[in-house]
Amino acid sequence: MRFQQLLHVRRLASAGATTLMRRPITTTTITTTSRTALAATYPAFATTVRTMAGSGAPIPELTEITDNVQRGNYATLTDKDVAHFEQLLGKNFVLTEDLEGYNICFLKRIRGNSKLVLKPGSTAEVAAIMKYCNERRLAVVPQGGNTGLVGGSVPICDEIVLSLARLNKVLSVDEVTGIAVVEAGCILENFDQRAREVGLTVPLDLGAKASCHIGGNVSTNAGGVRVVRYGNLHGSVLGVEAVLATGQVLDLMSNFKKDNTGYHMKHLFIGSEGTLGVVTKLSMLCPHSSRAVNVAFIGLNSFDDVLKTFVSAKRNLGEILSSCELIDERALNTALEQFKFLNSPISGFPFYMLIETSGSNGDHDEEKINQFIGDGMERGEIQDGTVTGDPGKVQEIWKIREMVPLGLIEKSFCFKYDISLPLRDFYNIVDVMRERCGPLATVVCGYGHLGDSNLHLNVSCEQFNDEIYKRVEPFVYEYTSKLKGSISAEHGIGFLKKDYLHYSKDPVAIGYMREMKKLLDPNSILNPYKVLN
Ligand code: FAD
Ligand code: 2HG
Ligand code: ZN
Repeated sequence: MRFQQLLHVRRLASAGATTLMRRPITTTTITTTSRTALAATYPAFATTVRTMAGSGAPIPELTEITDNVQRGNYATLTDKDVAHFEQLLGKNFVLTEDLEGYNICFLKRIRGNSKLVLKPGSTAEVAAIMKYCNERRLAVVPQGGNTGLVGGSVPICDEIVLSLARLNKVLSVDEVTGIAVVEAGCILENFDQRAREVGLTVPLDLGAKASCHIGGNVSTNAGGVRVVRYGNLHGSVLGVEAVLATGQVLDLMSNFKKDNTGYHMKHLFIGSEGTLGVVTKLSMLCPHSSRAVNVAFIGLNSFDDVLKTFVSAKRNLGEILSSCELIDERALNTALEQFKFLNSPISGFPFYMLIETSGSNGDHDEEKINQFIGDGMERGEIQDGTVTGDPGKVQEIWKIREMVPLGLIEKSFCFKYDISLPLRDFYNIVDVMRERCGPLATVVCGYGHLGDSNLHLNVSCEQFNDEIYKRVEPFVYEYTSKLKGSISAEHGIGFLKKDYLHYSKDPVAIGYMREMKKLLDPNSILNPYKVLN
């Protein structure tokens, strides 16, 4: 009897869904073609290819010149140094030619002039490199997948690039505890695939997953699209191994969730962007991968409706809510214009939300999400949309969201901001900025991780120019600061935001950050010109 009742409810919910979802996404998926197209057009999406051509912007001038950077008091690389490294690593892993891909940031905004890239294959080699560089006073920039968006991963002057790419092994994945141990240079997507082999998943997902390294993710405390469900990396990373500037290896590895043995120094390396140490290994708590994933892509008429829908998602989807993303119409339309292979199930709304649920019981989750959408439509908050649990279609919808940041740099220069703002004031800045920039900007749009109060404000223009730059900065930081937001929700400070850190950080805290830097890196050789000015 009870079972029958449940069945009845489920059928009703599904029936409701079919009538309410006016334009279900078609089954002809873009997946095969778009994957190939993406890999060809964007090396970032081909797992094995380096992420050079991120942006359609031209190769920039050297940052040392454009930004009038005063080179630090470091030694200059000699042939003797190169010979030393060749002896240490082997000639194949000491690169002195074709270094453009290591010198230019993903956005083609920052360009350094490094003459040397080192590719160590073990923690011991990283330690030996750092010890030598510290003694010689040679500056070093650690580099992961070079997908960072704040100019932190490339040299500013002639720092040596220390690529972690060869430290790419997943060392263990424990199905029972959910704890994985992985080397820093492992590509996020590869790590996730390995975790999935035993029914787990990496609690971090972002558009650059096919190129970014887990060590880069930890060093930036990357956010992404699952923070609303799993929290950030300060919670998921259980331990790290880091090589300090002096070459000392700091073993902070832990295989336990609970460990209250004094100061938790691992946190210093989560989000410190390579300025305090080189992360070589880490352990991470991986949740079980969900058996049922449903994605809704919905259109809304106002930001007020977006907020109401978010509250309803939290309230009614509760424990199965795994993503809550916002895309405004300009952001979506730019991606659709640039990438014809994208297939949006709906159009014509000022706002779109991508809401994902993940759980262990498909029927239960489907019923919940259908009910949530149906109720939202009845209240007039949700206008149209589609909901799907088909893995191919789920991917297709996610691809739309993942291509948004790339659409904005495909043929333009783009100022990118990732700010935390109170939800009530979340979107206003987009309209304010559009007004400020006027015709100087080609697109001013907002999208991002609504579920974490993290807005991506993007301002595209034909090419970088001072006039628009001055309209945008420091205004965006002043505005954020007035609302007590954060000038960097997830991308970090790097080179591009170091002069603005004070907008979000108390001066006393900045003072202690400087002290910590001096303590761990007395000669300031690790990632100079970044984070602290
Ligand atoms: P890199 O770019 O190589 O380096 C980033 C910083 O970390 C640098 O300061 C570098 O010196 C340091 N670093 C790298 N590896 C190490 C190491 N082993 N030890 C010490 N320091 C190290 N970011 C988000 O937070 N959320 C998103 O949703 C998101 N989406 C993105 C989508 C796209 C299409 C792109 C291009 C970028 C996106 N990013 C996002 C930004 C970027 O992918 C992340 O910051 C990512 O964590 C960087 O990883 P990486 O391996 O590429 O690091
Ligand atoms: C995202 O969420 C990334 O897509 C990139 O953090 C945001 O490019 C951006 O502004
Ligand atoms: Zn983001």
